[in-house]
Amino acid sequence: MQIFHNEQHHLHRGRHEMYRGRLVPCHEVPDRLEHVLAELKRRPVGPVMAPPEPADLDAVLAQIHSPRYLHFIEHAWDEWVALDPAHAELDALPSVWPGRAFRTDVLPHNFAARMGLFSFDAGTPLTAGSWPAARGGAACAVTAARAVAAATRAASAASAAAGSQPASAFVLTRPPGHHAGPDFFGGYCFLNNAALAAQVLRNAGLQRVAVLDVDYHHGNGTQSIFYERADVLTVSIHGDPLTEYPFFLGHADERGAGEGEGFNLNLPLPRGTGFAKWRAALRQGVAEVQAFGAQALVVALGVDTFEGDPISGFGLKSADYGQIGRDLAALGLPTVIVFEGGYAVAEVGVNVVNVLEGFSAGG
Ligand code: Q9C
Ligand code: ZN
Repeated sequence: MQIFHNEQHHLHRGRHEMYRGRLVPCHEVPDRLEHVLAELKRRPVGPVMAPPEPADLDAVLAQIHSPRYLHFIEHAWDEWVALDPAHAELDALPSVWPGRAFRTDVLPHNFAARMGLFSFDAGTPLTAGSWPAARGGAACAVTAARAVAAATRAASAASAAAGSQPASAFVLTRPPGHHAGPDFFGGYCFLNNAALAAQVLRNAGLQRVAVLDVDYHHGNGTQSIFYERADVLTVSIHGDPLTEYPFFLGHADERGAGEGEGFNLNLPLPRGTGFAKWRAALRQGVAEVQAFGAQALVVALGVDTFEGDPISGFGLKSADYGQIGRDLAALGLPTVIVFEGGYAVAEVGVNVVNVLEGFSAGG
């Protein structure tokens, strides 16, 4: 398995997120990724590479995100500091949003208004390095998907030696991506890396691509991006939105719309769910991917399902992650695994590498 490491990740370093009336230290910290890198040094599962940015990155970004959103995110930090030089020492957080019955078609001139227009929570600080870090991650996702597609083409041209494993790659990046939608950030996410990988696999000629999201939180951004498309199946296993973030999407009755009808599956589980019930949901998700006839798989890999996660509510143990890797490998598909959440910082590396090792051994 090739590993694509976003070396710009550390440029995104949020100070605070809004929580219960206070600004509290961010959970989504650079150390999360450093723990994965350190564990990959102890237990290498493949070469770690830091790819250059693809020349056509902007064109791929424009396939997933709207032009006015991309323009805003790229320039937001400079606008924020231009408002007041003192802002250079502060993160930008939204504080006003267009609720129901407000207009979203008119682009406000006011900066705070645009922060709200393009976001859905006050937990995702925009900092000096958010754009370069998110862009570096998108570059890794695009490059990883292209590497998997190229290796898949080469293998099918050579009519793949029996027993050889399908191509796979891991995108080691932060900030995460699965909450970012066509034109909004939130849930610590700015650019949807998993959606970009899926789109690149489609661009490379793989006809049906599945995104399987195993982060604790519903992958609302990915669902919204592909909700009306039949060529990308989205499946998410997550804490029931009745009680768990992001609250306003992720219910079982959301099955897609228009041409995408039947191509979204949500598997919400109650807070407190342990591995046996969680794995039963994974089996259901895997069966859906098989029934869809996926030619490639993108896994949105959050390890905030861990029992020790400070902001989540499932009970998975470190050893369970190896089994998840083996269950995913059993699909036998070309696969791009993308790093998402996981906030028990010291255990994130072990849990992620357990998945990658299980995946490499399984199948
Ligand atoms: N103070 C991902 O896992 N709010 N995002 C939690 C805790 C946001 C999680 C509140 C959670 C977002 C990628
Ligand atoms: Zn999460």
